[in-house]
Amino acid sequence: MSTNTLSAPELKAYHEDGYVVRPGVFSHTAMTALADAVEESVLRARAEVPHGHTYYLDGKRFVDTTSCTVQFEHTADSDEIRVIEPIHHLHAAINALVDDPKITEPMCAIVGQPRLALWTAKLNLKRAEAGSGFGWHQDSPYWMHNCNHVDLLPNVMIAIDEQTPDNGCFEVIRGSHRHGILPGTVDGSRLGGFFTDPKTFDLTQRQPLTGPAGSLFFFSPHSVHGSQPNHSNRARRALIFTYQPADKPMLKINAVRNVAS
Ligand SMILES: O=C(O)CCC(=O)C(=O)O
Repeated sequence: MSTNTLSAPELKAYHEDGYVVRPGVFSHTAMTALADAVEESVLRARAEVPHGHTYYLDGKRFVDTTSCTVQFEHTADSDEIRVIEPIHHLHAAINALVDDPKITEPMCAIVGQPRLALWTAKLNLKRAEAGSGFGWHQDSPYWMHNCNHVDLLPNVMIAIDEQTPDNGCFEVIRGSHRHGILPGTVDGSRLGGFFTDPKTFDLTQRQPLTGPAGSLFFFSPHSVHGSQPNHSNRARRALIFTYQPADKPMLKINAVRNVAS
């Protein structure tokens, strides 16, 4: 019998609320080592940036390198990296974490499959006093054009640092996943359509998900979610891995990354 899989009440909560939290799954020591791996991977991505293709969407700087997309913080001319996707290939420790049973066994329960593949893996950095927030959105509208099993793409956020309201912890709208893909905003911008129309979800159901470093936050691809800027003097770094049934190719990569079983 697996020790990591979700209990029946946890699985029920995931299906009813669109998320479930497991606090402190990984030790503080493990997260300190992971933070070092993350910072090495940031240096590797940064080294690729000068050779990449730079473009701007609504004034926000993105660079497609040969191996990932790097998104920069939004303030003018910022050189601070905000997001790297995909990230797992940039460090062996992050790649190994994709296969960790503490993550994959709960994911198998959520996907309802014995074997999984990775869909995508990203690093959201939220540096101290510099990390910007994420507007309310669902992930499914980003992915629906690249995939015909968008309902089977659950996410897990791995808290590298403690997650608190003042450092911009992840927030979710409880129950919002039940309505499938919701309409986006219409404001004439390039990215506006990816933010969820605020008339279509209930802001009173907003849940900040807090927890110590090493916590796991599982959430549905249809859950409306976002977060506030990091106003604290502490980093709020997190990895987000998204899984799918086995033998299917990754997002925008013509390769399958099956999970070791
Ligand atoms: O890192 C966060 O707080 C939110 C991340 C998010 O919404 C996303 O990456 O889709």
